[in-house]
Parts: sequence; structure tokens; C-alpha cells
Amino acid sequence: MAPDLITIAERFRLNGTIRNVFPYGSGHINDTFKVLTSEKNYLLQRVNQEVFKDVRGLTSNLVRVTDFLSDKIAEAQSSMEVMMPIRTVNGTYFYMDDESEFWRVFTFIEGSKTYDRALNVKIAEAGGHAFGWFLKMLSDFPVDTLMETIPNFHDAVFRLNNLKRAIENDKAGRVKAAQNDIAFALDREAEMMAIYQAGQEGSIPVRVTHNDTKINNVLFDENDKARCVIDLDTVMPGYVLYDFGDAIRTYANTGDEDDPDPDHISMNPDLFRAFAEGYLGETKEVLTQSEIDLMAFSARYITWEQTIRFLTDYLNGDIYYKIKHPDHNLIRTRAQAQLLKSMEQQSGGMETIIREIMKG
Ligand code: ADP
Ligand code: GN1
Ligand code: MG
Repeated sequence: MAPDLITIAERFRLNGTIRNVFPYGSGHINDTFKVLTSEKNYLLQRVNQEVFKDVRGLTSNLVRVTDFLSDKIAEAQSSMEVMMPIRTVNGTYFYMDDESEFWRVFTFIEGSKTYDRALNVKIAEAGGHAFGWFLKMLSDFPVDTLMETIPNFHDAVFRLNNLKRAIENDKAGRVKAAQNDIAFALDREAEMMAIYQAGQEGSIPVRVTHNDTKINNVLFDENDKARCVIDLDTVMPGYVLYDFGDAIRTYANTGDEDDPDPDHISMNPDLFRAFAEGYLGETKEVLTQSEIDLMAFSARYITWEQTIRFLTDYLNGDIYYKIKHPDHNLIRTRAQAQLLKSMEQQSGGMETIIREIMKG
């Protein structure tokens, strides 16, 4: 039976009388709703428990990180905002319904907008500032106290093994149709281990990272200034390269993540430079040389990782990402592969841009 959304929203300490609850946003993972009351608006979400196995641990991360950020914002009198979790009438930060579904509510950031693509360099630079600010603000948060909400999330070996298992099992009978896509991904296996290896050797530090830095996880104001970093479920210990690389995957792409037309897709060097300028403008002092050295590569790594994540889900029969049609994950796979090719053609130029920005 469909859940009664108003009854669920009533479990939380909201100001005013609830008037309406309706689906909202375009995330691939959680179910998101906007709640309108007589006084304020809120954001209600049902957490995807196929993806997040430990919602209690996740909530503990989220509450501590949002409290920490909100204190920092007040201290620095920053114009950035943070979406704060709202307590239930029982005082907890989630409500579990009769079907064991977990629900939570956040403050709604009014008058903000999201993009699926950076329409110009101003948006890309603002996004860079937002995610750079986020990393910098959390650089003194005790990283060991955060649990891994999705273990091995950006781990190259884990992702590759998942792909290989999906090929072997061929659950949806799609391996044949995806043979070229599989070959494209596996051809790059060896070179894509660089960040994983640096992590194993301990030459790059573990930091508090966002881990899902795509463009629509930043809210912008009407002048395209970044207001708020959202979607904090994957904030956990990680490498900065995952955040930078994942952001470039959307901020510097001239096409959509699922663009069916390869001619729309390319890595735009101006958008890349703009995002990197914003990001490094905030984080230059915090980052180490070994991180900087892998920055341009990180965009290729994450784009490859996303290629194989979409491909794995296609082969498994679409069990992870929300899809709009049966070939959606295959189209996404091909769009990411196309973006990766464009990055490969421009890898020297991307390295130069990072060096130029670092020189100032
Ligand atoms: P998912 O994990 O499924 O990606 P998100 O947390 O990113 O879900 O939320 C989905 C969408 O809802 C976002 O892309 C954004 O448009 C909108 N959104 C999320 N949080 C807020 C908020 N606090 N205020 C306003 N809009 C929000
Ligand atoms: C998911 O939740 P959302 O839509 O912001 C995914 C990311 C992928 C992204 C691809 C928890 O992000 O890792 O990069 O889709 N989030 C999770 O669009 O798996
Ligand atoms: Mg999201």
C-alpha cells in the first residue's frame, strides 16, 4: 500500500499545519518529497535501504556533520547554508514506519535551484567554491568518528569485481548486447588503479569527503552563487580525489549524464578550469602535493568508475539506480564512456590547467 505521506510528515516537529506533500527533485537514490505547511516548507525523504544498509549509523554521521557545519558557518559569518535535519515528535532524527521504511525531514532551502549541467563558467566556478568550501570546513572534523555509509564506495577494486561478477552471472541476459561497452571498461583496468594504489601506500590522506559531488547536489541562488551543499548521505572518510573527479564528471560535461547523442558530450576545458579554480581557491592550503598530482587523473578515474557502475547495474537488471526506460543504464554507460574518451584526448591539457592554477 502507498504510504500516507501526510501521516508520515506529522511524525516530525514541523511548524504550521501540513497542507500538501508531493514528489520533488531528480535524485537517483532516495524518494524525495516537498512538504508544504501553513508556515514553512520542508524536505521529506524515504531512505533507500537497498543502498544504505545502516540508516542509524548514517543518521548519526549526518547529524554530527550538519551541527559541525552550522557552528562553523555561524563562527565565520559565512553566507553558505546547511540543510538541518528536523526531529520527530519522539526526539529522534528518523521515523521508522510499519513497513520498516526510514523517513527523515530537513529544512527546505527556499528560492534555490539546481542544475544538471553547468551552463557557463560562472556556475562551474561557484560549484567549485561550494565543494572546496565543504572540504575545507570539514578538514578538522574527526574523520575516525564517521562510519562508512556505503563501504568501498569509490574503491576501484570493489567496483571492478562487481562488474566482473555481473558479467559472469549475466542475470538479465544483457552481456551480449553490452560486449563493446564491457571491453571498453576492461581495457582501462590497469591504469585506473592509481588512486586505489596511492591509498594503499598511504601517500594520500583520508579526509572527510562528500563522495557524491555531482552538480545537482549543490543549491544555487538566483544569481548563480552557490548556497548549500546537499545530499549528505555519503559524507564519510574518503580521498579528496573522489570529490574533485566526481564533480568534474558533471560540471565539465557539455552534455547530460544520460545524453543519447555522443556529439553533445565532451569535457569542456573552460568549465574544467573554472571549477578547478573555484575548488583549489578554497583548498590549496589544505591539499598535499600527492593529491594535486592526481587531480586531473581523478576526473578520468571517476568517469570510468561511473561508466562501470552504470554498466554493472544494466547487467544486473537495473537494481540500483532509478531508471526511466529499460535501456537507461546502457545509455548512461555510453554517455560516460564518451566523456571519458574526451578526457583522455585532453589529459595533457587538464594536467597543465591544474599546474597553472597552482602556480597562481
Ligand atoms: P538523492 O540522494 O536521491 O539524490 P537528494 O538529497 O540529492 O536525493 O535530493 C533530491 C533533490 O531534492 C535535489 O537534487 C534537490 O533538487 C532537492 N533538495 C534536496 N534537499 C533540499 C533542500 N534541503 N532544500 C531544497 N531542495 C532540496
Ligand atoms: C547517485 O543520489 P544521487 O542521484 O545524487 C549515486 C552517485 C552517482 C550518481 C550518478 C549513493 O547520486 O554515487 O554518482 O547517482 N549515489 C549513490 O548520477 O550511489
Ligand atoms: Mg542527489
